[in-house]
Amino acid sequence: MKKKIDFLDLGQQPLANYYLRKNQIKNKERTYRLIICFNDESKLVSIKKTFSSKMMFNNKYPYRSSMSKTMQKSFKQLAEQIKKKFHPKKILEIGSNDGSFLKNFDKKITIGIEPCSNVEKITKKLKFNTIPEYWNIKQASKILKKYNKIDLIYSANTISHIKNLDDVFNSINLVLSQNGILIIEDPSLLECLKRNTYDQFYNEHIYVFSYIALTNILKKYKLEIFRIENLDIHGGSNRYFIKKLDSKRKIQSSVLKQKKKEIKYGLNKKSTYFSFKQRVEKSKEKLVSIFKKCKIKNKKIIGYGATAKSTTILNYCKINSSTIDYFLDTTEDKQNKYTPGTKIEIKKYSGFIDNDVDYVFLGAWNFKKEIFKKEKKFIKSGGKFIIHTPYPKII
Ligand code: JHZ
Repeated sequence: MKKKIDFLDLGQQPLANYYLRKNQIKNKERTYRLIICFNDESKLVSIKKTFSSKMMFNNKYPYRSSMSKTMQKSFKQLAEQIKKKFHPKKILEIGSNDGSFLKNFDKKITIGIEPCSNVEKITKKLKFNTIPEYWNIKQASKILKKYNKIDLIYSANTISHIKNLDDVFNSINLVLSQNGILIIEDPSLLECLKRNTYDQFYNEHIYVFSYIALTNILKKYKLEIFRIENLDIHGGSNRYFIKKLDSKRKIQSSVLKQKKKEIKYGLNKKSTYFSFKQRVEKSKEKLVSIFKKCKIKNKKIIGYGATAKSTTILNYCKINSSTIDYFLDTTEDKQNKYTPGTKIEIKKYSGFIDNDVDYVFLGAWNFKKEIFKKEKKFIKSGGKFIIHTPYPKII
């Protein structure tokens, strides 16, 4: 019997974070077929076609985790928890991006590793110790030699981006001390299915983990989850606290709770994924019809937050610059560029939404609360948002 089952086809897609310069928009873009599969044995959900890390994470990477207050607050809160509960002597962050997590700690106890050197430089400028490299066994050996064992390793939205999980966890095992803690944070498969956020799938998200699948993977490396926190971050993420199998930490009740929730929802059964596929197809139909209705009425639509996620939505639903006039984004590296595949201009956000805008498609829907707070004036003057989760609607 076939172990890996394709269950969702999101069509031809470009690389999600590959924003185009004006002189590139006429060129043919590299695209791939975004197909999502379920492994009936390990229960792992992954994308079928993958790209090398070098192609995706290099010195032109545009994403900055510091661009949202929500993320900064979440990192700060976790840092407080770590200081209070675990008192680590050394912290290693895998995928430290622009330092938004590390900057909550004393520089003397932190090490960051980040392959996107343009982003890594930002952390280095803050005088934090960072290594502009990919996480692998070679780097882990170097770190071990230089710093000895590490008692706390953290990684947010990175492990799900690395194809070779063998290398990831063997490298972690090499440097993690006997009683050390590994904390990883990634989008939750359960929330993705519940909220119909099919845009969690794109080339960088090689895996969207469930507790069930992650537990199956970790067994091989003699690692186990002892605590889980459900976060609202990025549309529903899980923060897994992981220990070595023979360390004495107790398994907390949140672990069994998560397992029960996932089994109840059917994350271990392939039929669940085929129902999701049907909901995704309906979601596309509905979103396209909302846009059509607005356009028939001659309304002006713009996008807010040119996210990697929105690359999937726009290309899957074939929404381009004939529907969305432009996107606003606070990230300098995305401004004055064009969205991958759909070639919609990205403009600098200068503090407000223009008066002539009727509808705003929320690409950064995961920061809805933060954005609605910021855009009170637009909302008060009758401006509306278009959002695709859990069902496409105008709010
Ligand atoms: P945001 C990236 O995904 C890529 P994206 C990556 N693969 C991943 O896993 C997640 O991050 C963690 C802008 N914005 O965080 C900033 C505003 O303009 O949802 C960003 O460009 N105004 C590593 O790209 C984008 O929206 C605002 O007020 O899907 C948000 O991107 C806010 C709050 C954001 O991640």
